[in-house]
Amino acid sequence: MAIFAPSLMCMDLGRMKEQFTIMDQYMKLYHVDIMDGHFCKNMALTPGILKSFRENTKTDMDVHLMTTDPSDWIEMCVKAGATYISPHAETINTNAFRTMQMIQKSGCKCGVVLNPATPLNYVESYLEYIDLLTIMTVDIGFAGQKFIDQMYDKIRQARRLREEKGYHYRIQIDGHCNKENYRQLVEAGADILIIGNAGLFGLDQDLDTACQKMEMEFQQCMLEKVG
Ligand code: S6P
Ligand code: MG
Repeated sequence: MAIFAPSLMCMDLGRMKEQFTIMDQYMKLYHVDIMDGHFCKNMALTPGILKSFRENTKTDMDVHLMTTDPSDWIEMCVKAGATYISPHAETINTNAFRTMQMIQKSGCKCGVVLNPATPLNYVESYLEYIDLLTIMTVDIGFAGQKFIDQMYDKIRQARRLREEKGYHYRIQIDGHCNKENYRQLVEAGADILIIGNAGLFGLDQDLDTACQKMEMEFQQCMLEKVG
């Protein structure tokens, strides 16, 4: 069964403690967007904010590193309490194996993220080391963007390759996941759905109500008859 990971750049940081108390009842993983304003033309969360998250929750956290040189950030994120470190393939392919070793040695799990324009075969040579493969379904930088339909093929391909080669990575989807696409994403092979404004925080001003709505919407989508 697919699980959800709220994108914490969409949460209300001013009510962090209260929001984690609510979300911890529903969620098994959080998604933390770290941007450097260079690789990615925006800024979001930081290792310092990640540390504050960790002081408020014991739930696993995946750090999505949208930074030009991930090796500058890995140690800080490990110390701040990351569970998974997920750099972009486009930023590590000159030293991908060294980066994976660095993450493994730190005790964290290895992730890698593909931009919509980057094909799956770009990371094929090191997929056996990957615990979490994130497929972007919007261009990086902003919440609230339109889902890119061509990405379904990449998700299917990632599932097929995992079966063929016996890899162990989980397939995570980042970008405009909501009731419009839950069913198709899960059927294509998604294991984890990142939910931001479209799937969670925009559903209701009250976060507990929003979490309940999100679960209900997902169940409805999975039960609906197709055709
Ligand atoms: C984008 C970032 C994503 C967004 C998430 C927001 O650079 O990596 O994790 O925060 O996609 O969700 P939504 O529903 O607003 O697209
Ligand atoms: Mg992200």
